[in-house]
Amino acid sequence: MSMQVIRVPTEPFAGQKPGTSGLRKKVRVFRQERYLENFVQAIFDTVSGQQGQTLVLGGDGRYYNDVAIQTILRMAAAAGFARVLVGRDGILSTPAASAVIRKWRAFGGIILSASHNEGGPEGDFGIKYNLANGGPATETFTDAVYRRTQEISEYCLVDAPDVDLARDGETVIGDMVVQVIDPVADYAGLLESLFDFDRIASLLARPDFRMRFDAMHAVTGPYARAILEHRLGAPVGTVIHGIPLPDFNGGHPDPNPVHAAGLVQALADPGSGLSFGAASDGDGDRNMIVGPNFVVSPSDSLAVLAANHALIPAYAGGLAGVARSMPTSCAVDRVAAALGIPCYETPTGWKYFGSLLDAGMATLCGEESSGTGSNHVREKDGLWAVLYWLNILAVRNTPADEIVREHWQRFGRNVYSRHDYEGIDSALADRLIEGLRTRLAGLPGSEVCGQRIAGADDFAYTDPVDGSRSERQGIRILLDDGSRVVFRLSGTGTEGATLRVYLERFVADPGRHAVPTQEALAPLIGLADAVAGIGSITGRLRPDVIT
Ligand code: VG1
Ligand code: CO
Repeated sequence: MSMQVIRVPTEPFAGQKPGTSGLRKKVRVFRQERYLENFVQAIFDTVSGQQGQTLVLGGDGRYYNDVAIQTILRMAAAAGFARVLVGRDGILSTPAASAVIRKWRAFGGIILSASHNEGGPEGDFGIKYNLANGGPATETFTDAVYRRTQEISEYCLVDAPDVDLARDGETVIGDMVVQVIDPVADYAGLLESLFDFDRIASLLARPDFRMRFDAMHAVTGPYARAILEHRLGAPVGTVIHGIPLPDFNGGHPDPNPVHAAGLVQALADPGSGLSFGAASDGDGDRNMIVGPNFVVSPSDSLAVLAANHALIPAYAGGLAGVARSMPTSCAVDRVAAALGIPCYETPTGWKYFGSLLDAGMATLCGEESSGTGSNHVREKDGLWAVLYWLNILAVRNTPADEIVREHWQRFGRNVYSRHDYEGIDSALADRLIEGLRTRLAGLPGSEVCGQRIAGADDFAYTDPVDGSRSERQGIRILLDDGSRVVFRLSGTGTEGATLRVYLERFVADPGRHAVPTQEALAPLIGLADAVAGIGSITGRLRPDVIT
């Protein structure tokens, strides 16, 4: 039987440029005829050598996942793949997709997700390509895909009925096998190999320890239930909002104190009896860790995980190095210095960690945006971080808030916050950043709001492994005392621009560690506005989201 490939003429769409993490657009944009097809074909035109290989395919279950998956299957068959591994019901969390790619030595993977962005017909959709190492495609690759989208003239597919994705098993379309797999099994097995599951199970069985995991109606529900409730024996009901819904129940599946306020409140209420809380995002790669009346800042979390690595079976042998994105606080740098290991500083976005992980130069990586992960996969991993914390709690028998406070006593506290101004007119946001750029050279030595600026630059990164260069990755302003303000525009939004202002100040004195974060950062907040003209240019007097 020889496969019949249908060639459909098409024309380029403007703006199919992947951002920080894949191509994200409104569902209504993706629904335009040929839009998804063009982008997928551009990916298949950019790769080479896929004939006879395996592709991994799945997503966070958001609206339009089901339609997109059937289209991609027909196109993958035409592109010459021999096999596609699809998560049952089209479900694969981002870290699970990475685990599956690696375990089955797949050629690459397509993940359908817009992560923490809202879902539903009026919400966002997204598509991301991962390479054979299980990690997000490099900037070199996504630049090539973008170029291809600008010259595309046809896409290819085979004629085949929709594949039933509700049951595990194999179906043939064209010359390609579609294999529906359990979305959880490979991933859960991998996590079990990293942590002390017996010890975590005993912690979860203790009458004085109660945990809540908020899956936010997104993809981690089935994963958290299988791992926490089934394998580790946490009581049924530990996982809440555990069924992935196409519109995330109308919510914003972003695990932070704003969008997961209910979890934070529950942990602040002594009557709830809860001792530990956690949440994950739309596609399962972010995490939030909450102790009794205490939200762990993601930057602190990374530092705590690094400092406690000796307690975790997979990392007890030592860390090769750690890496953080530039705007992430320098808390982990202090741990690295104490451990005598390198700490790498990369641009925002997980794709920049891949080469360091592949080269064995870094073991743990993290971002201030609630993403942490390790060399076990090539994505950030929400449940991995939760299990890491549970493993630490089980060994140290100390509540999460005390663990962080003790960490500050030993290393000092990097007080940290991010202020987001959302939905700004793009032209105004560009003007603000350009204004900062043109004034950069004159800033060092100047005094703003009584604070002396010691240095200012536009962050650029040269990958130490492959030498690739990434420029214009965020404006940094450094003060004499090591405090920092960083400005950058989000690369994951779909409407206008989002300005992110990252604020950090180091406080060594333990007597001042309890000062509320925004209070401790007030002088820097004033400086940020004065230097960048946030209020005067955008008309915004305060941020929309503070994390
Ligand atoms: C944001 C975060 C970044 C993260 C990216 C993808 O990007 O700041 O740290 O890697 O989202 O995470 P941006 O460009 O909007 O600042 V996810 O969980 O949305 O895939
Ligand atoms: Co995500």
